Amino acid sequence: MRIDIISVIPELMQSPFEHSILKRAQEKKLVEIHFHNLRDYALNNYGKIDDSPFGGGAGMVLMIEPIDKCITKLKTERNYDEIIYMTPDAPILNQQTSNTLSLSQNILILTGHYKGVDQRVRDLFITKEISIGNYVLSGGELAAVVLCDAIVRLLPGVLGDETSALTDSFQDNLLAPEVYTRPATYKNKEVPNVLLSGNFKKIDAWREQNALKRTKRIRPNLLN
Ligand code: 6GU
Repeated sequence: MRIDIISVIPELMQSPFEHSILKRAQEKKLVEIHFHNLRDYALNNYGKIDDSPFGGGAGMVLMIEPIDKCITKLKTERNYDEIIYMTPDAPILNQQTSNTLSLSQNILILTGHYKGVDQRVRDLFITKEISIGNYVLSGGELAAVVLCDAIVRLLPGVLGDETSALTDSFQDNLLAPEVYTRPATYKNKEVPNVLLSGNFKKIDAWREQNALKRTKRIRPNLLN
């Protein structure tokens, strides 16, 4: 898989890709991440990429020309399965969307900043819009990192233990069960006995029950 990310501040996204699972996925050549600075496609030498909104109002709007130049160039180089715009006014990311996107060859992600992008960018180039939740971030960059992490960890070979992504929370619309490790007793707090029993049938049954109980308590809407 190849992921291209267009941003005004690509620096905001670098470090998460330089550690742990996202780093290992790139080293194993399972994913390539390419950042593109929108300012490199600016209209003039001052690097102009935004302007005030027609009709007035606060904030700046990302202009269509630099974004057009950047997206058009990238589209001549390869076909994209999706061209995604990260924005709070969009459907919210879930595991199902991540699963589907993880089957892509090439994904292009545009991250907004300031008051967003000229609507015509969304009308002309964007094939999918994604929010990561009902709150507002300063820009789409952190949301893009969240999306990439959610997708890349699903690529075959990225996680050491192949079953590990399958037992994540949400893969079966349930939260994951509680987990414990040594010591078995800590300041009078005991690990559930069944987990120490060595009876894997019982352990599986307990985990299923525990997942269901936690989902009912914490996220009952997942059960509908
Ligand atoms: Cl994708 N962008 C911004 N700026 N804020 C958000 C978001 C995205 N998702 C939730 N809040």
